Amino acid sequence: SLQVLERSEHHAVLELRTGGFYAVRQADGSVVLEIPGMEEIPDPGLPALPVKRAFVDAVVGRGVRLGAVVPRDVVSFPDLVPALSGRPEMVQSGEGVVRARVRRAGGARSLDGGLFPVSAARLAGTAFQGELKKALLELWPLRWDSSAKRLELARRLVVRLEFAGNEEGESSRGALSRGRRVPSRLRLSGDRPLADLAVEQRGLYAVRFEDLFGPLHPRVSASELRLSRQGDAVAFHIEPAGSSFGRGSVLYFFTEGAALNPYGKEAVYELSLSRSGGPTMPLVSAHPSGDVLSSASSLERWEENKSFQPGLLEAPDLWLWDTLVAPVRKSYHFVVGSVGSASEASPLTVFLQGGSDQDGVDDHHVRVWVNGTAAGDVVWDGMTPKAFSASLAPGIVHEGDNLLEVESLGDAGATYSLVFLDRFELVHPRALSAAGGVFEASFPLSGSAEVSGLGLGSLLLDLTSPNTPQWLFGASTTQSGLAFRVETGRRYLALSAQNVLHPEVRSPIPSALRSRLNRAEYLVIGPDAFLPAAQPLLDLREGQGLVVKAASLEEVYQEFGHGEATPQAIRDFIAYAYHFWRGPLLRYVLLLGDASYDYKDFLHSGAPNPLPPLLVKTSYLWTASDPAYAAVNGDDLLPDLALGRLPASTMEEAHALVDKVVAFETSGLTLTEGPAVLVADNPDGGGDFESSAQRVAPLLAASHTVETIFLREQGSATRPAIASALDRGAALMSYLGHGGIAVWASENVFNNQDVALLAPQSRQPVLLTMDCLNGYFHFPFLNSLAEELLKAQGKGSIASFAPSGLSLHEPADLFHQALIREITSGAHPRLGDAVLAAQADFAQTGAFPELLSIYNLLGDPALRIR
Ligand SMILES: [Ca+2]
Ligand SMILES: [Ca+2]
Ligand SMILES: [Ca+2]
Ligand SMILES: [Ca+2]
Repeated sequence: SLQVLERSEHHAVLELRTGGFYAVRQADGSVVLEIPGMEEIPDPGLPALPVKRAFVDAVVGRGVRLGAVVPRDVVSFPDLVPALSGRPEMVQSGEGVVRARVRRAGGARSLDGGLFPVSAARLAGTAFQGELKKALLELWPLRWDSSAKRLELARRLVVRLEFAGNEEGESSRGALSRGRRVPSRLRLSGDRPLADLAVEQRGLYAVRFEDLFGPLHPRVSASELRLSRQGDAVAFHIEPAGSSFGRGSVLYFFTEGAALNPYGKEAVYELSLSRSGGPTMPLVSAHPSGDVLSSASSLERWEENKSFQPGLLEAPDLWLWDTLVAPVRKSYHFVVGSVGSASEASPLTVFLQGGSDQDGVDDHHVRVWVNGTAAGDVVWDGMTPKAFSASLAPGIVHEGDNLLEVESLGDAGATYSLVFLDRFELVHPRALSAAGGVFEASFPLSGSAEVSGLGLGSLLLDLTSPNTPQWLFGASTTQSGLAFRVETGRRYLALSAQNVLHPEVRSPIPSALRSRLNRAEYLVIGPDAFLPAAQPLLDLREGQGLVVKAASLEEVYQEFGHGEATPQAIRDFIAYAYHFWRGPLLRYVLLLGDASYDYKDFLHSGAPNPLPPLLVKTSYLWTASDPAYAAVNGDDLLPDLALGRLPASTMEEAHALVDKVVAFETSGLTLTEGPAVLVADNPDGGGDFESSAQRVAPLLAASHTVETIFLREQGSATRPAIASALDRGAALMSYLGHGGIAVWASENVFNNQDVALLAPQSRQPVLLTMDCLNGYFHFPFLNSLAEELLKAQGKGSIASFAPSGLSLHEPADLFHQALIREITSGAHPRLGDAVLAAQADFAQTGAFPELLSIYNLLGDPALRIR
């Protein structure tokens, strides 16, 4: 047990007492060590030792430092060698159910000698939860002495924390540990926006003065203009006079296009009036001189994004082109134009990604072919990215259609190899002619380039530095095109005037979202089109005495997303309202809109993404985290306000979801009456779900009749028993067990197709699903089970609390107990208050904090529960 022995504004002394531990011997003689209430932090190849995590109240405005760490009453165990730690892994079992496990590593990493870890305590950082500042401490009562080959247990571990030094950016609120920290990402700009310039294609863009201003608008000095994307300055150039922008002027900028934006099909540039101004393109002379060059080369890229692989934690891109299960050979056609003749080789790079890993062996062996000629081989290990590079001999790549083949041989050592193709790129010799009016190339030598196919008024840029292109002048017009000076290794873009692109010019909509005179305790955020559907709910909440406000996402994106529809904009807006709006404090945030991980609609699924997900990296996969939207105080992931989502994918769904909540409350329903139903999967290595259900039953029994539905007892009667419990109308329902996106238990005892068959209910319960993935609400192909129950009209659930990621039973059990305790305590009038309190209670247990990020409230956080 962990106790605070001493505490002042300058320090705290804590003591962890550990009576003993469990050691389970493995086949290789090592032991897996377990201490109740402690967890392993996976780190493959290092000794696996239980860790006690603790959130300790810290002091606002002061730094936190770890002082003395003193192990006492130390006992040695010479014959126990700890098993090696491994990697968290997601395993798919039947019916789409996933399970979490740690796969033990085969090979040990070398240790320095002496005790591991060197210090029995570590300070893992500080965080705000609500307005409480906390330090996260990790304590190792058991350590491994690799020199003496023995395990040491400190029965008492005494740790001192010092609160000293100034911590910038934190402001105190009354008590030592209470305060605020504005997230560092909330930068404010004093620039005055003139226009948003939206682009899709890669290329050189032009905006005329007349596109932005009326005929009477005075000239603007170039030194007052700033062009930026997502807040970062982008160099521009004005013609004909570089220094001022007036009637007849054109402003040019270069962009990689929508590829820059992972969240949408366009990139948006902001042009603003700024006192400090922004960078302009350097002007460089390209007057032709030197030997006339005959060869050039072009870089071309091919990429298709056909499958989303959120489980690839080390992948630079989760969107991949193709899947190769060895042995297999697959082909990809690609077209190359304007191929020149040259004696140089063509560098080819194929970006691959490992998707499987077997221990102790290399997993992947891939051979690449171009037009039937082998380009080479690559062997690598594990679920890591690999760039295969080769030089193709002259003549292999030709004008027109070419063929890339990727062969995964499956002979690297692993019995199973899964490889993904991400993309490939090729540098090929390029003829000095502008096909279709555009020429982009670099040159093996410096000298004079004469490029044909470029008309009068053609433009020339040096793109070597992507954020600051150079504007080249002094090129001379030849009979067939343009002649200009080039330097070896630099990249040039020459294009005819008619190939210059034009952005969509948008005037900023007037917005008051940044006004500090705004107030809201209850804030609804959704697409403009959905907000009218929220009105009955806003009226209801206002009638209950809350200060309410609705904000449209379109406005949020403009004010906080630099014009782009990014999840970060939504998070920043909520943080801004929390920190800077006038009181009372923002407490409840309702997101109105469903989500999809397919932000750019790569899959053409037709699934809308009205309120995009904020993806976080967990131990097992990248997944949506609504609590991350609520993490507004501090630079941490701990949620600070009560946030929920009504995942409407259409207007009809928005109305139905809102009406369900309004109907529930206006008919006087709360959670104080009606039975509580506990559904448990059969006990297995994943957890003893029945015992967990039995542990919370007494908490519920004071206020509810408690019904249990155990799969082990009911077998095939489980499904009708669940349906009947819902049909009869429950106040609370929990499911404890294994799960998938749309299903409970590998035996499939309930799934989202069962929802339609439910009878209309007199009341709908709050549903707690303590399993895996039931709240994977950003899946574009179907509703997760928690959503399906919430979306059902007149039945299902009134709110669902469910994970979008992988849950582990022991910490989930603690979270569940905290939720039941807080919901039934009578202390919280609204569901979100109970969830916030349960999140704080759960954090205090020190168990797997990741669960705070993945358990999402699908429902109105201001739902009256008593
Ligand atoms: Ca990709
Ligand atoms: Ca391997
Ligand atoms: Ca926080
Ligand atoms: Ca959904």
